[in-house]
Amino acid sequence: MKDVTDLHVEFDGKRLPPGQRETSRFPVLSKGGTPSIPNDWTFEAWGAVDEELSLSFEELRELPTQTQKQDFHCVTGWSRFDCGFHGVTFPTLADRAGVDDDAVHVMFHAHDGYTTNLPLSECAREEVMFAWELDGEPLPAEHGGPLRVVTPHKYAYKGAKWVSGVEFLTESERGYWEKRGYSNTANPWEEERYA
Ligand SMILES: Nc1nc2c(c(=O)[nH]1)N[C@H]1C(S)=C(S)[C@@H](COP(=O)(O)O)O[C@H]1N2
Ligand SMILES: [Mo]
Repeated sequence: MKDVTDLHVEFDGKRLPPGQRETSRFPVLSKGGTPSIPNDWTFEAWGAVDEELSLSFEELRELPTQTQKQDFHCVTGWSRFDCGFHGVTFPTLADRAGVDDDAVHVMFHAHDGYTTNLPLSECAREEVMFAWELDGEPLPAEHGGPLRVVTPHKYAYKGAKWVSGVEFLTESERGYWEKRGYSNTANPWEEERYA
């Protein structure tokens, strides 16, 4: 298991970001309910890529995987330390699709209609993962199972639960909460909560 709980050092911050409190629970935060996802769902990658991908869950799980110990910071003020996430890293997935030179931004799409965006440079890092296990168990549906994104360098709204695909963009666009007043940048160590 790769331990990336020292990520805060890169951001010149303490392990617990300012204004956060640690919880051992794992609260659930969703804009609506937990969506039901068809059994034959596929994960899609499209936009500014060489090869649009459409992968079954089985095919996705055949890509090289990683298990990481990560901290999780919710913009509403709680942090959960030492989450064990298992899945495919963003760079592995992006390599597989072959990202075009003019791609600069990414939009994650989810089965509940949720979207969230990040600059490509800020998701082209191993800590950004498409995860299907939490602490050795299948990711619970309310936490985004079967598949979610995790972004330990950002507040957790940058990590789409029930992720259905990733769109590579040649310009920046805003996702669901980013259009509704949450910070576009979402750095927990700078308390970039609301815009
Ligand atoms: N698809 C989807 N992903 C989502 C959300 C959502 O409503 N839908 N909520 C976001 C928010 S605001 C947070 S804080 C985290 C919460 O993750 P958790 O419910 O596993 O704690 O998921 C993020 N990802
Ligand atoms: Mo959130």
